[in-house]
Amino acid sequence: MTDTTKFPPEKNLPAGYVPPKIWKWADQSGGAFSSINRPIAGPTHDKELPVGKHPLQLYSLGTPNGVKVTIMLEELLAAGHAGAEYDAWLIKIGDGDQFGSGFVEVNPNSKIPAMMDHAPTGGGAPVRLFESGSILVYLAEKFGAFLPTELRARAEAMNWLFWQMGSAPFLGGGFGHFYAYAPMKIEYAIDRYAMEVKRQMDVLDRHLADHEYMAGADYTIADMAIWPWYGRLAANAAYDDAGDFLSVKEYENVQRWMKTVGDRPAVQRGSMVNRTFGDPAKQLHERHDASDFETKTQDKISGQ
Ligand SMILES: N[C@@H](CCC(=O)N[C@@H](CS)C(=O)NCC(=O)O)C(=O)O
Repeated sequence: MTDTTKFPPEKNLPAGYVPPKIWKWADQSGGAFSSINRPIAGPTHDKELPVGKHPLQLYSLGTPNGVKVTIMLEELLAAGHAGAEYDAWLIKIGDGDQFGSGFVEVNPNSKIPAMMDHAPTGGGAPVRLFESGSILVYLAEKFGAFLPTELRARAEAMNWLFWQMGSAPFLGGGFGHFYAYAPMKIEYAIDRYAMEVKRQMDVLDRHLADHEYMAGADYTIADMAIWPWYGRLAANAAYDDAGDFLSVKEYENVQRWMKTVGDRPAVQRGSMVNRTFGDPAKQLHERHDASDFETKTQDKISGQ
């Protein structure tokens, strides 16, 4: 029970609010994405997922978590791993596609990215994959790429991969939500998460001062996981002008790394897949073939 002496209701937001004894689901109102938020799991409707011609079937959207996987797939293809050819299907989370029965069978957590491997190593039944970090490790192990095998280097790549998985929710769900998406600006919440995100940027900056990439001399899945979140922020391409708000140019080593990784052709291609916002020439809603980058971007499709 809330101690109203310690927390006088008139100081709460909205003024007078006192948390009830038992929370109930009502219209929490407002904020971007409020219409898709629910306190329960499971499907809301029957819908099978499409399956294309390649062994790897990706069901995703071009958000930072989705882009981690499309960068990895494009990197694998660029490195000559032909078995990494994939179909990328669009899951429109704003329309609730993540609650379709087929999607929930692949990811019971109803979040993109999710993937099926129809040709797993050693054969047998298809393998379902969810959680972007798990997908990156699975692909790295399947193709023996972008994850060092030497004990110390591998441990370091895993350290930073898991650092990202644990830290980004403070950037997205915390800072991004309260800075850009919440229906009101709450100073306390913005200050709390701005502080944490700046601390995280400083963690990266200090590490990158004497490491070329996150796990050392080699570019790994740790970079692929961190770049779509912290690289975008460093480039002032996240949450409107959040980069300016957080003075991201101060983090010079992150700036250097952000540009090096961002210049990779596979990173540029991966960033286009399942992307539904921004420059139409950089949006490839679905990807089924390498040639789609030349012929099926939104500027070309809309012009047809
Ligand atoms: N930890 C998960 C997070 C995935 C996630 O939060 N996905 C968001 C988009 S970036 C989503 O699908 N949201 C839909 C929803 O919450 O209903 C991962 O890394 O895969």
